[in-house]
Amino acid sequence: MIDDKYLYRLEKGETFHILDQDGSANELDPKLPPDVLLKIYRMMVQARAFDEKALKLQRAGRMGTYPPLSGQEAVQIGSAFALDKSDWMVPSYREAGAMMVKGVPMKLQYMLWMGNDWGNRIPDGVNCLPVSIPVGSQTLHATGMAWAANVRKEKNAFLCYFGDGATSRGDFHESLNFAGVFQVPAVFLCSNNGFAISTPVVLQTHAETIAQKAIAYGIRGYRLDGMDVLASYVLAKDALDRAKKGEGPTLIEALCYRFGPHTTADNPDLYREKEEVERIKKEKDPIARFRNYLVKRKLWDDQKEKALIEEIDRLVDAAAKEAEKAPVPTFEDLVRNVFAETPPYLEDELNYFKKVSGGGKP
Ligand SMILES: Cc1ncc(C[n+]2csc(CCOP(=O)(O)OP(=O)(O)O)c2C)c(N)n1
Repeated sequence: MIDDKYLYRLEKGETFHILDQDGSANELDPKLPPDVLLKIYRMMVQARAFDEKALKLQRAGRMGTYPPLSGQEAVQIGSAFALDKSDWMVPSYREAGAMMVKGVPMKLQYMLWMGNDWGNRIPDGVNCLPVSIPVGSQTLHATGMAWAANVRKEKNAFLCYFGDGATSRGDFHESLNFAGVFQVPAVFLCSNNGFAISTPVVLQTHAETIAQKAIAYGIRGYRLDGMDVLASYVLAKDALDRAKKGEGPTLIEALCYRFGPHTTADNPDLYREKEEVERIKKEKDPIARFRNYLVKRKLWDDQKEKALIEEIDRLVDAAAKEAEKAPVPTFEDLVRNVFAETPPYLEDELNYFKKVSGGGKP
């Protein structure tokens, strides 16, 4: 467990951090074994390559609207590495990086954004909910599932991701309130990237921080440097461990920055300065920060970097090609995929559709 002296500093507006941009680590360095550190780095690089490829596919008309994650790799990958296999991930739509750590293949994630609903069918044994598009709705699912786990005396935790905009939704407040009341084993991780599409966070809340909202619900709340992968891992792990020990939920506000547009349908130049984006990319890139740490620890060099990028580019290209070739659901699949047992009214609608469409082809 992290000593409280490092955590209860909200009133000073401090953020929990471990790594500086030059790669030096403070006394909270978890000193993870080299193989784990290299896996974390690999997933950060893979998340960005996945993202860059998705943007190209969308611009080439081979993918629908896509929400890029570049800039948010540290908070996603660090926190996802803190989950045990039996823990659950409850993502928003921007968590492709976290989801690949949890075991959702890149091919499926590309399929989803290509409009193939089979992409949202999470493989058996991977404890991850499908992507949730209605902003903030997934916080309710996390509280409900975590409450159910308590009732069933299961010892797993739930990690729920959402953005700063989601904290303006009633869903968020209801979720946190009952998470507190029932002391459920959930961690609510707000990736505060400063904007909900074009709306800046100062128009979402008059509170100084999002983390302090935890106080109103009687739960722990921390601010995290979300550009720092080690801090993201350590803080998420601490919160998940406490959840599993029966110490209830935590709200984490991770300060981060998205380098790209909100989605491919957005033009961020209309609401933020290009110079700011370029400066933050240069000064705070989470991948460069972690690479500097690995280099300092003599675990990384240019040759390894080149080989990794080449390998990952191949994997990403293959995933995109496979996604394009993947079978798409029929109309009947879409209806049957909603409930474990299709209710009679949907059965009727399906039969009617088959009759008027001559066999059920969409
Ligand atoms: C209930 C609902 N309202 C509006 C939208 C349209 N919408 C999609 S993303 C978004 C902004 C969300 O911002 P934030 O929660 O900060 O997350 P971010 O996209 O920055 O990761 C909005 C308004 C939606 N998907 N769902």
